[in-house]
Amino acid sequence: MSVKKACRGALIVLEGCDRVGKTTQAKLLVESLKNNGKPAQLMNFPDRTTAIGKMLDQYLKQSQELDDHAVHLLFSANRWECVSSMEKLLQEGTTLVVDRYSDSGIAFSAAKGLPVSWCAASDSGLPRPDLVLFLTLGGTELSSRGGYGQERYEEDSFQQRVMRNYNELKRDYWNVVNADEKSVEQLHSELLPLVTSAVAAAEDKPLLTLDWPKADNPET
Ligand code: FDM
Ligand code: MG
Repeated sequence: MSVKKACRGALIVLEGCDRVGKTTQAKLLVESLKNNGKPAQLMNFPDRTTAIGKMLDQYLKQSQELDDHAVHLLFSANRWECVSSMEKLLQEGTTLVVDRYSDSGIAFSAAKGLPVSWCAASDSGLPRPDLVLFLTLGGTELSSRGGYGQERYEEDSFQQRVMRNYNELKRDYWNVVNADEKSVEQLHSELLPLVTSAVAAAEDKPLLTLDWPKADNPET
């Protein structure tokens, strides 16, 4: 008698600028997956609970200054320190819905002037997302969505550079979803089918790793 191998979970990532609604949507997706009988867990980066995450938290709250390269490597290390637990959960069949991941790392650090290839190198070999949901908003809507907090990077011209960088990072496993003028429920009902099919497709596919720099990059 053959025993069916447990299916792995999918690695789903939400990306986009601040205030686009990633955190809300990530929570709703986890709830819906669970309600549909699919084990799912929410994660977010930076994970501010670890020792590295506490340094990042102080940096983001502007109570500590750090060199841009050093901070980039801390954000990357904050992902690497979670890899073994992520892989374990995925192999056990739990889908991970992750609020920001490697593309945030690259898009934000590159917006400070660091070369994309340098930024990408430290994330090479991390588990590769099965699906990146890239949420976008028109410029006018972004600036009308409530005031920014006091955190570093929460400033319009910086966010516009981040957006331009994200656009350079798009891969075939990305899905760009326009969040303009959509209610939380409308956006959720658009994202859920994308996630459900990514979860089904991942079941019998191996987990891949991020292959930065891109294979089609002429510099490689
Ligand atoms: N951020 C996030 C980075 O600059 N690099 C990274 O690798 C990650 C994961 O941290 F401004 C930035 C993006 C954002 C800030 O994120 C905190 P949240 O999602 O607002 O907590
Ligand atoms: Mg934020």
